[in-house]
Amino acid sequence: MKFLVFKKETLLFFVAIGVVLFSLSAWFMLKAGDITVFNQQGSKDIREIHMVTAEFSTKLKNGKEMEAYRWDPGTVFLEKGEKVRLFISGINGEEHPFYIEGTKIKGTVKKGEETVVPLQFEKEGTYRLICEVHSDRSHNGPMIAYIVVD
Ligand SMILES: [Cu+2]
Repeated sequence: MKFLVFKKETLLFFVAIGVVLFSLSAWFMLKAGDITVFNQQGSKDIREIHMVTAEFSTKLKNGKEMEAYRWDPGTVFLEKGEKVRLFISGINGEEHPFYIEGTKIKGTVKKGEETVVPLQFEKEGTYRLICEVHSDRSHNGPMIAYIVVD
């Protein structure tokens, strides 16, 4: 009789351990699932790159003024297929209408405003982000940024 009671208690003990282990593993699995979902929905998948429009200007001894507009940074690096949001803030210069060579992407960066350009390149290469009004030295440029994809 005493032996049977002991056996019952032992059984209950193992059942209790089992319940605790099951609960713990279920909790860990649910928690892991939550983290995965969070990563997929978060902004982690789309990298942000921030750029500004900048201006160099100087006054020569003869009183002549010179200036040059730039995208800053002038070179950005992307992985092939990577999703990126390019934020361009208009700091110097009233307006910079631009296009990205070899793509249909175009837009305008205005002073005091932020232009968001979604980027994703399936082909490796160097793509030039060109300002149409400051495209070369004779137009106060070259205002060209290089998007390097590999
Ligand atoms: Cu420009």
